[in-house]
Amino acid sequence: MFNVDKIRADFPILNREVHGKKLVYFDNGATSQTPQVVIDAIVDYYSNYNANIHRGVHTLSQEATDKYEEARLKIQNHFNAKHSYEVILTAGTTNSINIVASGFSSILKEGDEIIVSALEHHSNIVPWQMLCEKTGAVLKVIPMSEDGSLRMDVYHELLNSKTKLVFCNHVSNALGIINPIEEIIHAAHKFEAYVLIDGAQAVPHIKPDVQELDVDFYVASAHKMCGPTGVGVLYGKEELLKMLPPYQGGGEMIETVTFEKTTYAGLPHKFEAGTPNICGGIAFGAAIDYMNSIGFDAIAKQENELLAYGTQELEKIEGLKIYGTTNKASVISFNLEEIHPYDVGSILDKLGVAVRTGHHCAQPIMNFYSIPGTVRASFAFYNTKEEIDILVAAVKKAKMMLS
Ligand code: 7TS
Repeated sequence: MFNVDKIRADFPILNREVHGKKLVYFDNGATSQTPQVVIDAIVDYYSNYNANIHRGVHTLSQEATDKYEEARLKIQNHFNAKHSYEVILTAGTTNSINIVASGFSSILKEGDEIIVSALEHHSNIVPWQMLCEKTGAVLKVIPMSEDGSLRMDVYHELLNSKTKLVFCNHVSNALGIINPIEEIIHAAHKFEAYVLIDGAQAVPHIKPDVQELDVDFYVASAHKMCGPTGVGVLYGKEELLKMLPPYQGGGEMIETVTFEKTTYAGLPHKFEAGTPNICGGIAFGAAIDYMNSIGFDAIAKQENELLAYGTQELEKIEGLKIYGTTNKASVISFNLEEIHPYDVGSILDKLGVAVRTGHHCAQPIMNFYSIPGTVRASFAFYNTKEEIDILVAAVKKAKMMLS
């Protein structure tokens, strides 16, 4: 049985106050909060078996290696990857995308085409632009509609034999739209193009099955799903990870080194040069266990209720406009008529409500709507309807003060 009070007790930070008010944390899209079990995993690592991995014969190093590789298996199971070596532990979504983009710089040729969606976070735009500059490939964009959905009719027209790569987020961070990634992947494969799905905003809400999706690359960050910052995942199909060159050279990613020639280690080590975020990886595993102990059906149910209630209550405020109005995860991006989102966010903060304001690293979306940014309230399973009431009252107060 889902018991939100019991779940909230798992998160020490939810007890704190901000400006003398009880914290209402609605900035989960930026980063989620951390349950005690994940904090404990971090403390346990540094208190009991802090050591470098894959290299020591001593007990601590062996224990740390075992726990780190155990975490990789948890991630493999969670995403249903076929092999554990298809799971590359990275510094996060941005790092994962750059590993793939950099790898394709020696593969793409002038005139090849890359398709991205209009709903991307800058981290799923800029690396591909850099790739185009290096290779002479051409970037095409799937446009968006007023309701925030992608123009799939245009996507199908953009695909052709020159298309080599397609990039799209699973859930848009700025609007919360859930994109039709099954259709995107299936259509791209008909043209033998590879697809990378940015799952940064999907993983707190959805358990993706990479084999069922038949996706070529799937990337995400631990900190969006109750894990720590600075660690994430790059899932790639075995043959593609084998095809891509390493991203960084260094220790751990080699098989043999001489001054004449170096041979690279096999997967996943080829992409994991240097000492990784050992503690972060282990805590990522703990976060996955925690999310699964609650269950993604229960998470979706709670978040959908919050989304429906929040939308209904915010829409009652005259002059409030919501951006992104179809097929959404629990994100409400909005503006009050004529009022800058930053001003609304600052007043909400004074009232204890944490939201993100601005362009959310998705400037093309803001340009589409001709706005400087939005106020974004992003809900997690540990949020409540009572907190939404506090948000709504705070928005009304901000409107009164700023109009
Ligand atoms: N892709 C999407 C869809 C994101 O939402 C983010 C972070 C990233 C990539 C980058 O993830 P990172 O862990 O490498 O930084 N999004 C946000 C956000 O919406 N507010 O703050 C960070």
